[in-house]
Amino acid sequence: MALITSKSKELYVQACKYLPGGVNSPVRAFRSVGGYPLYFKLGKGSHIIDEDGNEFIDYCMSWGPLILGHADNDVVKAIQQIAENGTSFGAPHAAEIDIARLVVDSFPGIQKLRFVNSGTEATMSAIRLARGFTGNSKIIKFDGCYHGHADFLLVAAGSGLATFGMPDSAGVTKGNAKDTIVIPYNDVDALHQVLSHNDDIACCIIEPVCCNYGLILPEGDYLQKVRDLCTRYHVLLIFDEVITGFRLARGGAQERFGVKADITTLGKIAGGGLPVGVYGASHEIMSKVAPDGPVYQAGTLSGNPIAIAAGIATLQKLVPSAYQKLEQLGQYFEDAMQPVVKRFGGRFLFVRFASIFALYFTDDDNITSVDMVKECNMQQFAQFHREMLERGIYLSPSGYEVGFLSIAHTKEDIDTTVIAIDESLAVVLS
Ligand code: KE4
Repeated sequence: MALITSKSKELYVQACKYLPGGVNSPVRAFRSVGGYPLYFKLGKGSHIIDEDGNEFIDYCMSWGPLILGHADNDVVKAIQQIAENGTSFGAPHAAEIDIARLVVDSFPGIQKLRFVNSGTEATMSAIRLARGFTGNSKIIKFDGCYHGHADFLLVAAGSGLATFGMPDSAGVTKGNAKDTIVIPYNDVDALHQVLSHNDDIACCIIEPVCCNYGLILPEGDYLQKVRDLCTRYHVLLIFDEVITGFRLARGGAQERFGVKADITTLGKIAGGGLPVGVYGASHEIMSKVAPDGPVYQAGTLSGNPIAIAAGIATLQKLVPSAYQKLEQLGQYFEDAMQPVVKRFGGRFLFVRFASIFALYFTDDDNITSVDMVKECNMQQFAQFHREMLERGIYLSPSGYEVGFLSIAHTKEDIDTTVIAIDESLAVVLS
């Protein structure tokens, strides 16, 4: 039975008069899955309800921040209480110290940090800091890793391995791209070759677990090798933990894999669903940040009281039992998916790491590179996404994006979801 989405459609028509693609961020526009975006009016726990009253189990979870689920009571209360005393002062307030302490206590590589308003601001500032600290200009990023929309990060791999990147968006100039080198993820030799042939590199920035081009895990001790090479060639290692931070563990991928970055960027969960980005590092590196040092970075609403209150309320609930619950749920999902993968194996792949998962239409039995993701059938994913909507499951509207569990998801949610996946695959792969 087709979903009734007439109110969303009408809202979309209105939105398109004022907003490019009717949205405030491109991936929300449903362009890669077809149709038009659904407009949501209510979220609670693991469920969301759209303007036509359709209810869904949500796995997009606002692209990762909502590890406690939608409208967590403590987060909402914290926002309400702080808002009654004022929304912004443009001046310091005590809670900034409280949340800074929570972050420092979670990431041993962070001794000092700065709050900004998005993951993009965090990575942009981290790279400026790396350049200011080292005096070097070039940066290395990894194909398939996404770090927000700063010009010098919207760069595709150049023709040769060690050649400069090419602009990956209109409006990004060759001048902006020329200092960015893009190399393959999970390829230690490629990194070694670039580092040994360039002496003007400020940093490597990497998603320790690649979550923006499907879900690609570091192979073996890849992260340690990246760490060792950066140390050997005096290049700062930036772990972009905007997704993995506070998700894979309290201390993110650095805790999970035992590899310490020189600079860490955070976002999403750190703001509990409100706009927050963070970059942090050692005292020595952060001493370069204005007003202490020459690297300028600023923001009207940075460390905003409401966003900080939501972040504190979230981080205070991310205790060991919360991670145990997330892991149990993730394992339950993975176990429940085994019969489905067997039934459709060779044409469908389910990958899960901690509370993050990805669904691929592929004949591969393991995804280790961006090129393998590029081979996946995204038309089948689009049809699958629509079938899942019909069955009350909301997945991220792109085959390149991942899904997120929260501590609000239940085994009943998972059971319902696995049945929906099985039925949807029977349609798509029939
Ligand atoms: P924001 O500027 O969107 O807050 O963060 C940029 C960013 C930085 N680093 C990583 C690892 C990220 O995943 C992101 C943003 N993630 C995407 C979804 N995969 C945000 C969704 C969107 O662009 O609307």
